[in-house]
Amino acid sequence: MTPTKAIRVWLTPPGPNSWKVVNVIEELGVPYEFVSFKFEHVKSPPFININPNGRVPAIEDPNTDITLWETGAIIQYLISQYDPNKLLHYDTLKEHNLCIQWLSFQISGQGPYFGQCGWFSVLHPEKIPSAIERYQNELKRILGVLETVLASRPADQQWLVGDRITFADLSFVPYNDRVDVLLGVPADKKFESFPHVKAWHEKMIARPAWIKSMEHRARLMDEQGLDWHGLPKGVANIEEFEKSLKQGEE
Ligand SMILES: N[C@@H](CCC(=O)N[C@@H](CS)C(=O)NCC(=O)O)C(=O)O
Repeated sequence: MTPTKAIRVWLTPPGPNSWKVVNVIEELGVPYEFVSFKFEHVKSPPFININPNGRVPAIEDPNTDITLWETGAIIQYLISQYDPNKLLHYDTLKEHNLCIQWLSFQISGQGPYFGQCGWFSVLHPEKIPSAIERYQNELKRILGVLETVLASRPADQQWLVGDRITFADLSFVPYNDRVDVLLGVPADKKFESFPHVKAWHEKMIARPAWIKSMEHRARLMDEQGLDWHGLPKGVANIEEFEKSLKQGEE
């Protein structure tokens, strides 16, 4: 189907999950628009009426009257509806199911563990070494799984499935892009023990779709006066942020 009306993407600009969806939409060349709102409103109307779970992203597609949340479901919908030329998927039995397997690993493995790593390493006001260590180790374990698989592919086919890029590869980009922050290492050291992951990631972030997605992110972050970690400029952690919100209510 060729979409004629813009898909509405509800998001709060900082977090990685929304950019997983925006990147796929950009790759597919589907028209879309942002409904960008503040993270502190994620569990309130109007967004809670779109996603009762109060997590971004969600999409509303006026071409089909479908509202969806959960990135795994959204990506599979976009692919089934708007990738007729198989730019980002295979329809063969084996490759199709392997793509779903990797997407499932992303949403159940990489996403939650990297997310918790970000919480305990960056945002949580109290630094708990055992929690930071657990999630940083889990992050490295997951990178290790990707590394082993990519290293086993022929040199000119280093994608998760088949011999070209799919939505499965793309789904890993936003969280992998933050590994330096999550591990607290310089940007050029983030994939130090994972050379195949590094090469794979660098190929994907050089694509026009990701560059454009990140330009949109920078603009939407700026609109809300947010710093790189997603908190307002000048606010170091969640404790300070909550304090500033309370002061605003007084
Ligand atoms: N499993 C969800 C995760 C979505 C998610 O956790 N989004 C974050 C932003 S990156 C969020 O909305 N968090 C709100 C909260 O923690 O209350 C998906 O894949 O869509």
